[in-house]
Amino acid sequence: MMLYPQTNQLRNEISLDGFWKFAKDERNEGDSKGWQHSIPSDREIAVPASWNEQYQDLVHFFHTGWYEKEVIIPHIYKNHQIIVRVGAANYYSRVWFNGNLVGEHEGGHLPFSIDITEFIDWDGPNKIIISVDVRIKPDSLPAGEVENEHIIQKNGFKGQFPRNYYDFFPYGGISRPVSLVVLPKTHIEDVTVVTDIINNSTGQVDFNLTLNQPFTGLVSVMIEKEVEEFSLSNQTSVNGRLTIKDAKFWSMDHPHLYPLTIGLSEEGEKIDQYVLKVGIRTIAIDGDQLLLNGEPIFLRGVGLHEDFAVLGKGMHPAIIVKDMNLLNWLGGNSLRTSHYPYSDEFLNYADKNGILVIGETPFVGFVESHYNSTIEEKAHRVISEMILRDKNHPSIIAWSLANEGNTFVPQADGFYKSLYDHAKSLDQGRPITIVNCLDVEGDVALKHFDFVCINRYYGWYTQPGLLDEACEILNNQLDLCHELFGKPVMVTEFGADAVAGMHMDPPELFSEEYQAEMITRQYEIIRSKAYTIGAHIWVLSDFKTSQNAKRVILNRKGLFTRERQPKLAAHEIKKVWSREEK
Ligand code: GCB
Repeated sequence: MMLYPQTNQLRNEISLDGFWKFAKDERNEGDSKGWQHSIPSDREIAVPASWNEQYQDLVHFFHTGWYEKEVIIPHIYKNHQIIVRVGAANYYSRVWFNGNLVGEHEGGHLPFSIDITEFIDWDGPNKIIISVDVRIKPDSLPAGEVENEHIIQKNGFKGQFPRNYYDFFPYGGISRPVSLVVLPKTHIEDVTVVTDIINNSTGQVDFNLTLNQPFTGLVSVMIEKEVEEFSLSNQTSVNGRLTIKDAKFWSMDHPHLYPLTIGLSEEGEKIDQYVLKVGIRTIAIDGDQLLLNGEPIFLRGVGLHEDFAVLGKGMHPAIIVKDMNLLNWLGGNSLRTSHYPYSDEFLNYADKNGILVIGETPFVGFVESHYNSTIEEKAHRVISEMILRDKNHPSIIAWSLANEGNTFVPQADGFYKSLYDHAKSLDQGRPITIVNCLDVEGDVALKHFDFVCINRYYGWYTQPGLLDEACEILNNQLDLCHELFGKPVMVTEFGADAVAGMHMDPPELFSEEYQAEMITRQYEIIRSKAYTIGAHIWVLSDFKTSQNAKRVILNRKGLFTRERQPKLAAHEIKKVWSREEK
């Protein structure tokens, strides 16, 4: 996984965002018709953004979309390595550069990068073509079934269109930025930092650097006045430690980021530089508590989605700012990237603004048929991609490896243990969880994880309209969780749909009053337990789902509408949260 691109004296990033030519390939005949050289297109589409809401005929287009753009690369980069980087494209992508198939990637929510240096035509425009296939299948992560009706009847959300196994719209296309990354021929390929707090005023940063090829020369690593230098002879990696006196630790109130500056020089000449923003903090589970920098914290916040009208799942900085601003306005301190890894830009913003994030894989709705070695291997690959991309974000304080899989069949035991072990082998510094639904009795997977997360809809899908009963069941379920596992418990989802503008007294389902009452009452119950470490409301804003008799176009469990305007519940929970410390 390459480092997040940056521009400095020795590196550059050329954005390819904007308008691309676009063609629909409904019968998957693009390859045989030579579209890898030139796509037949008379229209343009915006990148980054899902394709679905840009043209009416694309709303329910779930096949392959082809993108094309021409790019001229300045001669000054002739001595460099040039990489095409796609922030994310849903779901399976292939990339051609001047007619050559240069790479492919499966998975809709993580970046991929492809070296195209040897295919560049320095004298002419170069053609980059990307095909993105969004035919979701039972072995896609997350899974669906667009072609085989009976499978969805057995496993998925019954009777929903499109037929995915989860509750958000399977938007297609290039949803995050695309760029050409210009790197020195020898460059810093990866950096891993692990931070620690030695005492009240001393922080420690352990680092590991890897270079793209054997290097002979000087590597310097610096934070403020602390510098370490290494003289390398034909080597590709370096480990070291910096100790920072009078350190400012990263926290919710003071999310201090230190620039860790890494330089490579050869015979006195600087050949590469990368600056990684590092937050010095610790995160740990201790008994029934979650400790940030040694202090107990309670995760108060929301689940959400990358979702907005017209953009679909397209990354737009304004939506990131707005969503984080709303979380802050509510008095929340944390969120979960439900139900897939979010954009790099989102996490960079969280780092800078002291927001605590549970980073989630795209494994939502695993069913029994997923528990086999092929999916396990694929899931390991995705976990590796996610952790390698996100390992250095101080905002990420835990990993969630799955949401609401079927954890009640014997095969789930070994399957989830193997996911846990794999993630732990890549990151020993963060607690790891999965999210249970329905019940904890009979769950065979949760026991492998560091803390227990549950999604509960008492008072909505069960006990509808019966809030007293729902609250009692929630109360008992929480105690049961703790009794069964002896680990800290978090409620990662609870909530109710409310159609903005619907009012009922006394409160009834779908009214703003019912949602507000349910959320505030259930929050107080969760908060009252000594062993709970968090409560996340489902969900920050209304979002688009598949068509389903239970959904009024959108999932309406938002505290805010899809336009990000508050419902009654937002005002009520803000009052509750404002009484708590950050
Ligand atoms: C859940 C899922 C979430 C759904 C939510 C709902 O448990 O994790 O993806 O959107 O319930 O509203 O039903």
